[in-house]
Amino acid sequence: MAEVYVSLGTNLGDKDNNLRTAVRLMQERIGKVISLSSFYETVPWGFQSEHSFLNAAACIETRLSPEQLLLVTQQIERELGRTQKSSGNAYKDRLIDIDLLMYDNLQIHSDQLVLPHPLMTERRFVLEPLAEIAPETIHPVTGKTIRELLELL
Ligand code: PH2
Ligand code: MG
Ligand code: MG
Repeated sequence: MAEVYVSLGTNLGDKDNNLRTAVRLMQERIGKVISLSSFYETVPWGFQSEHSFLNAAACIETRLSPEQLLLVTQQIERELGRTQKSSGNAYKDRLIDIDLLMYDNLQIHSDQLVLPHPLMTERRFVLEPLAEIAPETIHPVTGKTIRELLELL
């Protein structure tokens, strides 16, 4: 079994319901959700929007590979109504975004997937929910705990 940490975000529609539905589908298709953070209202980071975000983090126990996880989470995003992906630097409003943050201690650099997520250490909307459920977990690249990374922001 592997442990995967994911970040969830939504800034359109019934945001609370979007997060809860995404968590339920992940539990059905990925594995047992070991921990789920509170839902945090956050301001859009890296782009301008009038729609605030609801963000959360979860830890899931899984037998799926990172590549399988990517396919499953992208399928869930589509089923929840996500139509456009962000292209280049231009972020867009979205019904749901599920990002893979860390998969055990694995480091991956493929065209499809980079793990740990390269921007997670810069994003409060990722680290704050993550620190709630995994403060002592070590980030595989920096060797720092999630709590320490949050304090550095
Ligand atoms: N996701 C982004 C870009 N900016 N800002 C907030 N507050 N929450 C997000 O989930 C988010 C963002 C790209 O995926
Ligand atoms: Mg994202
Ligand atoms: Mg994404």
